[in-house]
Amino acid sequence: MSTYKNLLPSLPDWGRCGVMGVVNVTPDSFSDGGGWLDPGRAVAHGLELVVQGADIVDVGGESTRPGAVRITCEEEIRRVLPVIRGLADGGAVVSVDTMRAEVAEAAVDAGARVINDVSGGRADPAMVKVAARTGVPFVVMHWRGQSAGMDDLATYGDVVGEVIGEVERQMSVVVSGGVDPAQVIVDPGLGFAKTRENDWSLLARLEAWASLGRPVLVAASRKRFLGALLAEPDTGRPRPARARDAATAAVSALAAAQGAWAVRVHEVPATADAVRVEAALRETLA
Ligand code: PMM
Repeated sequence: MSTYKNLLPSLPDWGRCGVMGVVNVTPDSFSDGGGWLDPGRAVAHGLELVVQGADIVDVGGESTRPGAVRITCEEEIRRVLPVIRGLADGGAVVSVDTMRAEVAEAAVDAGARVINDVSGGRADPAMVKVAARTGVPFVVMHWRGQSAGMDDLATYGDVVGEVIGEVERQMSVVVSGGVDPAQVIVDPGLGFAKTRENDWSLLARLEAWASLGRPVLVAASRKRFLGALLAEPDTGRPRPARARDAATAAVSALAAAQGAWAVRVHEVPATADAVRVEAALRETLA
């Protein structure tokens, strides 16, 4: 996985690890919730992320934070569609972060060019058909169940082998449902049914994902394992989410060095620099 190769011809070839900037149009995401519920502000923020160096802007309307309760489909569509339309009209490459087929289909109609389904097609039985019909790149993330109960599902023997194996099986499911294997992006799903030790093990062995032969998306940004790493020494209190961006950028460089196709982050400038540092080193060695 250490040689960069563009495997998704419908997207621009960045020639390095890409940067996916996040716009959560939610009141309650743990990392940036509440800031971008107004569509105008959300579009302006997404376009600012592009100026800062985001190659893709990922728009989500439903929080997947641990314990999150689901919203209705109508509410999700109401939140994300105007933002996706505004960003696509503004020239951004947009992905939609959704587990619902209806939202994904409407989003692609509105200009989204990637479907980022954290359940990899498992939460909504109609999703695979939408991914197949639209033909856009489709993220198959490792997922064991909805956020409300996912922490109880973090039981593994060999976490790296099991997570890759489960994603490989889900890839077969989506391909049997009509998705072209060339559409698939894989993702270890850091923090989803994972302990912090699981997250570190997965990050340490990203190169093992080369066996799947598909681009790997890594989303470590502001997650709990970074909060725990940077906890206050005296109290053990986790570092607040918005103070985890320097650590996130460090992870971005290390993921890029292991061949990640893209990293998904809330704060773009530091990661945009980090992936360029990694690319310069890679080119120097080539
Ligand atoms: N994590 C979150 C949301 N969307 N998408 C992908 N592909 N991979 C992830 O790990 C992922 C995701 C949760 O983080 P957020 O609520 O801070 O955006």
